[in-house]
Amino acid sequence: TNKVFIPEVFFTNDCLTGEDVVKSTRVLGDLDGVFQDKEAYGKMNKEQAVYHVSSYLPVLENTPGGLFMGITTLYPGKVGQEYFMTKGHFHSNSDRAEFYWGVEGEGFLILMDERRNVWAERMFPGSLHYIPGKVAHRVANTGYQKLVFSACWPSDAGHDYATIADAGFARRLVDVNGVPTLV
Ligand code: M6P
Ligand code: ZN
Repeated sequence: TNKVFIPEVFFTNDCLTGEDVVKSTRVLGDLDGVFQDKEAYGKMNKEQAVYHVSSYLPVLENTPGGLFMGITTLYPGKVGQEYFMTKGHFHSNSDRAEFYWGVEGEGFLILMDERRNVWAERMFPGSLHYIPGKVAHRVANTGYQKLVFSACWPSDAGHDYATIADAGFARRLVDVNGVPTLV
């Protein structure tokens, strides 16, 4: 049996070989324009890793009916008062849904619908989050250790980063006197 180790998960099914695992890293320099405090961002080391994603892609991107799975490791940190977070995205096929679940560490899943209503769900080991279609999603690490979460999404969902790059999320998760607060 193949045993493939991608961060915290052992795949023991013969169908799951390591060849389909794609690993990527986002450093601070990849997140230009994402954080509010430009001055704080400007002073930070752009080579610093913010998160790693290991994606298991058993079928080709855009295949209808398949599923993808990913494990994201998001480091603790802040840019000014804003917590380290993922870029966040809508799906290109906008009605596609997704599951996120917490594996390690503490944080929040930040969600925004098409009317730009924003809300957040606390993430912790074992937390489960259903992200409906047409809802943008990003994760912030509010703790002092790494935050690890898994995701499962349809293979024809795709990533729409442009909408977030243009208009951002309507609210941000910041540290207000030590308390994570949506502002
Ligand atoms: C999860 C999934 C992936 C996504 C990753 C990082 O693992 O939703 O599809 O790529 O998080 O999030 P983002 O792409 O927004 O940086
Ligand atoms: Zn998604």
